[in-house]
Amino acid sequence: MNNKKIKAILFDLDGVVLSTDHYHFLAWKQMADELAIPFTKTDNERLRGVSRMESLEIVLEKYTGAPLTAEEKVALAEKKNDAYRVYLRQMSPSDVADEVRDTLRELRRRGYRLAIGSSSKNARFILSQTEMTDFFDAIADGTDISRSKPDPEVFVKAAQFVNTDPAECAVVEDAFAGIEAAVGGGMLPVAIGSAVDCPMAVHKLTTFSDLLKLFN
Ligand code: B16
Ligand code: MG
Repeated sequence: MNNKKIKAILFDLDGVVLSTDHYHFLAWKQMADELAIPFTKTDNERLRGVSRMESLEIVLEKYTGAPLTAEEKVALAEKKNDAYRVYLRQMSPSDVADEVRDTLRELRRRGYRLAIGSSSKNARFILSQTEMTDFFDAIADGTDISRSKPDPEVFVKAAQFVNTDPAECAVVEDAFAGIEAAVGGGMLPVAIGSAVDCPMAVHKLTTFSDLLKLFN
């Protein structure tokens, strides 16, 4: 796929524009400790880009207590989310690197439409806390979709929101599931962070501002 035909760039939020990994870890750890489930930072890595309920199932893989009902699982996910949101309230513009802001400004100046495609139902809250909402023309998030990554739904929605054909969109992702979603949606997959090891990635960024070399 040719970079020249790209008109819109769709960004995953967590792990790409900013990182809330540590807050996810602390909140899941709190829940895991209460249920005597071993949970490490390595386990947390497996939750990257995965939806909340799917993440819960992964955390519960090492659960050895009495069987949990569907209602109990929903309550656990809500409790984890409440703890996570307490951490998110501490976020501020300083949680986003200047390199990210400068790169987004320059891409926009070059005429690219910019959108968020995040699995998170907290995406709008995180963008508001960090004062990043206005950097994007559209936001597609966990509240807009019924199927999470690797299904392409969130990126297909983001492409629609910026009125751009998927074939004219690039996706910037830090998760294998997100790269797979981009490929499934017929978009150009660009990897950063852990996703650079994904064989489906077409371009690999060492640092966020490398985007300016890809899209000029
Ligand atoms: P929430 P992204 C994802 O965000 C996170 O990477 C993943 O760890 C999290 O489980 C998922 O959002 C759902 O988040 O519980 O806030 O709805 O990388 O797609 O921006
Ligand atoms: Mg991510």
